Amino acid sequence: MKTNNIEKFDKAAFKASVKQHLVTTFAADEKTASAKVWYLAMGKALAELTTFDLVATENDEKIKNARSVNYLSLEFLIGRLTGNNLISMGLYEEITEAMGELGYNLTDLLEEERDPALGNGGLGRLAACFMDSLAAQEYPAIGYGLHYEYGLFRQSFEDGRQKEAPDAWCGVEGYPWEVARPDFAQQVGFYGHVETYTEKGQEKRRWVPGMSVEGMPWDLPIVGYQSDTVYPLRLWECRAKAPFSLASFNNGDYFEAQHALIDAGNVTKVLYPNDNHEKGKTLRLMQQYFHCACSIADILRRHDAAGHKIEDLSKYETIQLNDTHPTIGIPELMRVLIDVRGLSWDTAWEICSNTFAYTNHTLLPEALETWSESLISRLLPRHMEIIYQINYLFLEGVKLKWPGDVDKLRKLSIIEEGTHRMVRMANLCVVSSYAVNGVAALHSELVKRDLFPEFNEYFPGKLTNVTNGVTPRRWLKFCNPGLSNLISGKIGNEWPAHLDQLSDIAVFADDEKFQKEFMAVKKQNKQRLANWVQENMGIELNTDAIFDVQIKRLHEYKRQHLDLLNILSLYHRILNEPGFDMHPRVFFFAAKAAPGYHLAKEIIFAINKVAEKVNNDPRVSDLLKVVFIPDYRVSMAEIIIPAADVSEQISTAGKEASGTGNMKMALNGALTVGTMDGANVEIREEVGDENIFIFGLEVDEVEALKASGYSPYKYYEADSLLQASLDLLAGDEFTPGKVGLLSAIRDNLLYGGDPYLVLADFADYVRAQNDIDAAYRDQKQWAKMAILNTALVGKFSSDRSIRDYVNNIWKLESVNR
Ligand code: NBG
Repeated sequence: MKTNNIEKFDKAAFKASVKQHLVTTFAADEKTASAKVWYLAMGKALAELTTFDLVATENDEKIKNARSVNYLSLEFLIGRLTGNNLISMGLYEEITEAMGELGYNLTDLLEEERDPALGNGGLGRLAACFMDSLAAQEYPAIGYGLHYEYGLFRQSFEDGRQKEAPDAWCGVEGYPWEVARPDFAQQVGFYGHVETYTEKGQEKRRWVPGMSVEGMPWDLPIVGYQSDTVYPLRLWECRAKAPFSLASFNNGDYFEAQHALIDAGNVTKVLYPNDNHEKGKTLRLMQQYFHCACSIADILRRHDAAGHKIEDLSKYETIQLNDTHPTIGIPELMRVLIDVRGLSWDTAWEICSNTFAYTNHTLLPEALETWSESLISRLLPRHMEIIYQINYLFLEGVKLKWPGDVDKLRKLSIIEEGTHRMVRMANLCVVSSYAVNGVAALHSELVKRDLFPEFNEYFPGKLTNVTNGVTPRRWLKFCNPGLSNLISGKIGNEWPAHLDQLSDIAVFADDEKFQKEFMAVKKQNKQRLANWVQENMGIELNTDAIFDVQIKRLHEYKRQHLDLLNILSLYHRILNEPGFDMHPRVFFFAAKAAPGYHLAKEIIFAINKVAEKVNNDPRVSDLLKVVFIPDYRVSMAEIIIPAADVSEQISTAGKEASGTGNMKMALNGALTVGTMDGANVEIREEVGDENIFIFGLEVDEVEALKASGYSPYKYYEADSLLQASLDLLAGDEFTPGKVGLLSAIRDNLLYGGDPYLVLADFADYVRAQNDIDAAYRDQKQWAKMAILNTALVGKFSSDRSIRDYVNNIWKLESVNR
């Protein structure tokens, strides 16, 4: 429903509320309070407005009686909320004015907010965009996640090496937008044993946990764009209960009990900092179970409170599993339905298998979760029994379909045989869900063809695609006001809710005046980024240079080292090729490496060392600059993305499931240089081959090359530019006096088999980069291509992704409150 926030808004009352919070919540004095405290007081005053709408939405009969989606994710990388919420509430101007009258500049105050970094990368950011689109389109939804005390670590560089520091995003003062919901707290058990008992002549099983903890929910408001609908992002915080481990406490083992107390307090202490990589640690499984147990209990609480029958659960609720991280929710729901609610196995299974849907976000083997059977048996003994039973019944079906085919049984089984038997969470998901989707067309095809071909045959139609998207509110309207205003001036201001309308600016792609305006906005955005770099890193940048951007987690498959090799090739050519000419270029990187990922950290180190040298080498002048921006986070992306001319999307084909940074940059008028991977394929389809720079081996070529025995050394020997570039890493060019300090990358590529085919794609990448250089020199042509990128990527709105989920999977109705 259209909001009447603006009419309702009472500026005087709002200002009074800010002042009141300043005094009563933060015990500060108006005259001496810091900007930080003013921001906090403003946040509290705003949160009062959204909490009111949150509760109103929750209590709305329409919502209670509607079918809803429960989005379960271990990560929600929401970024700062204040600016975005003001846009959604339609109060940006009003609050700017109100705070101005109190003596504060809103833009400065917004800078006081710490990013809640409750996610690693694309997967967590996608969940945040999806919540925004669910609220904007009023599809009933709740996001369920964890309230980590420490989000993703803060990154700094010391002599070029990554250093990690804890990120206490709430600070001591708390996060102003969140509200505790103590009435909805939950109890969660761990360990213990399963016992049999008889009830009304029937033999039953029940779990007797050895310890239990409390889950306290905190709600963050997800404000619908221009609507009064506010959905909760409900984050569970684990609290230890004393006395905690009853057995040890009663045995008089006081210290043992206290020890368990400390462990339990740890469950939501910190986000695991791995992206696309699973480590199989006990505490991680505890987090996963804690998350699922609390969320499922809350879903059932809502279902009961609305007066619905338990048998009707799948009619009212669907549960979307964001990757396999919340898979343990499947046996948890089975357990509750059977052991607690007294349903039969068959009825419980009917409900479960019509409630869960699963999104696969990766094909990388190291990211596909498996948990050791012995760990699950110890931590969650009843769940292990239920998993066995699900597997047993499923395999009975497989035997019927493919009699005598042991190989099929082995591949499809939820349990992987071996000396250490492992539970394959993805298999459990596919067997138990009513829908399974990949996140881009190519990825979903590969899920069917390579990852789950047998499942695809066994469950025809279950595996499908929903291409990812990004919210245009944060990723264009909010982060790029210059371009937003330019667009609105041409096509009106409905586009943030209907991104397809952007195609109406395509007709201006040849209009010289519009081209100039478009490029002027880009220039301003480049200046804003250049100022940031100057102020924070002391590097001076030329905004006439091409701003070339690779921002994403650091991973070998994303190939930041391919980008680096191209930089080295340019450096080599500037120094050694007389008459070599290039348009000035600034190569930006921003990326965090998982703390335990050695080679990724070496790549960061190498880029930083190369940057140090190149940026200060008078022979290079300002032709080439390399900037590695530390502590990449959502608020940093909001500054970098609008300033990008070139978007680097250069993963080995078949490895990047989708990518979403690629969508954000194209939307903001950057041209992509990319492989035929993930959503790049669909971006190319939308913008046209002439408005994107595609290079490199395609999926089938990658596979063929690997199958034929890939020899990186051959490429090295055959290509003198590649040789020169790689060899720069072997000496002490960038680490004076310390020969070989950067050789880890070179060794990995030449002697470590180059698992991501960096050398095989090098030559074509350099060719594509030359094409970019040539294209940029024709500014009119470039402007046209950039405009067409913005105009033609409307498909990648997360509103469209959510509609795809709604129509093809969840079957929800917009409530239109
Ligand atoms: C990531 C993929 C990205 C994709 C996001 C969101 C994981 C496991 N997967 O390509 O690597 O864009 O998910 O779908 O983090």
